[in-house]
Amino acid sequence: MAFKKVSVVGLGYIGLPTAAVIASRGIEVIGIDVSQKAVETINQGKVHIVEPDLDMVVQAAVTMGKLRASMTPEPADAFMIAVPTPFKEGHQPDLSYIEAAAKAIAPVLEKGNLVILESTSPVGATEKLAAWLQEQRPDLHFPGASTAEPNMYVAHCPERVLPGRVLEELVSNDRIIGGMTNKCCEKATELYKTFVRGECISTNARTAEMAKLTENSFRDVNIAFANELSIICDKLKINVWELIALANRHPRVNILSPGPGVGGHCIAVDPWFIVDSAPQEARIIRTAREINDHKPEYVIDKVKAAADQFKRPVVACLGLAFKADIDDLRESPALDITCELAKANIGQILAVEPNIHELPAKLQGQGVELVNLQQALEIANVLVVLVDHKPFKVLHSSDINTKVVVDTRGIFSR
Ligand code: SAJ
Repeated sequence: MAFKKVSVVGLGYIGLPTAAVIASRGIEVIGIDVSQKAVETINQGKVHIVEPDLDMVVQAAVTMGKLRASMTPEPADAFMIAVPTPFKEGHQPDLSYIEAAAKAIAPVLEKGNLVILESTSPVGATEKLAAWLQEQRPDLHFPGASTAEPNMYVAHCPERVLPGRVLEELVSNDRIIGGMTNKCCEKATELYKTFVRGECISTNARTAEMAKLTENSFRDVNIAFANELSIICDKLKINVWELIALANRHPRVNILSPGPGVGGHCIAVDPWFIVDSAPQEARIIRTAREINDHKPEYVIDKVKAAADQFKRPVVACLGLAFKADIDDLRESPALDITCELAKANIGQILAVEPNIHELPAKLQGQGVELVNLQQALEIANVLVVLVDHKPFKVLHSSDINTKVVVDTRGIFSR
């Protein structure tokens, strides 16, 4: 089957680049989103998120007439669901966006369609998706959800792209194709082969779900190790950056970097899905989450101690995004730390974030001022490096030698 028309449901950080890349291969793509603003922006050939080169690819696809966005689903050969999967109270996965997407596309599904879940999901979510679709469309036969021979195809193909390198990784990364049946794997592989240069590796849906959660938990555990080391090193008066550089000279040691905590919508969230599925067994995974979640509190205490040295503390928080050189503030420890410092009334709080142009809602009404780096350097007596954005990494010691610096990213120690 050749895919003539593909529908991408959810036009966020994953869905929009995926839609644009598929469209750039000459396939007609219709993107579905619940946000009217996002739909209008995309239809003008513009983007509502910051990701290198995405604006160019979207503009080209829209101009060529291969990509358009809508709030209303319509028939297509394949549907790719890329909606958020946050967690609820008590770190339980919230599948309501997937359920809503299933209900939205169900009326337009036709026999032989392929439905792919790309959203990072707890084990069993793809089976649930098939069941929700079956409930809505008793006239069709979904794998695992109907006793009749399936005439629909369902697979979980988790996205694995790194924010900041999405367009490159979308094409070059290997893809895990978790089909509900072998036929589902074949169909999904056929679709991914239209734009993926990496290998497409088939497995079942449950293993694919767990593989994605495992990748992000592996990273979380390793960052927790680095964060724990940084706290131990403070206590023992050792420079953790020098220590890690030395230890990493060993051929089988590769320690990651400590930071102000772990942010983003993936690594700070996904390990909880494993903990929720196996609470007794997932001990290291849970502890890593707790260590990383505790790090912002530790940084706040350090900044308070630094501010205490001044009669009129002016604290400049360098960076609000969850990591370097992006504008994404989701689950950002830098944003949380800045917000808590403002609430703690320790002095004047300045925020420097070169990738955004207005103060985030969370900081509004807290007395925080968004300034540029130069202004911050002129008036702050405490500098808190929260994100290693490029403009911060080129600072010289002469820029900072009159200030007390809390450097959570080690930009002055490398
Ligand atoms: N961080 C550290 N120290 C490090 C590395 C990262 O503190 O040494 C922090 C970052 O500052 C950030 C957080 O961890 O706050 C996460 O950043 P990241 O660059 O490790 O990962 P994400 O969340 O941008 O993207 C991850 C990627 N997963 C893996 O590398 C295993 C990406 O491939 C996934 O597609 C993405 O999650 C996702 O969508 O799940």
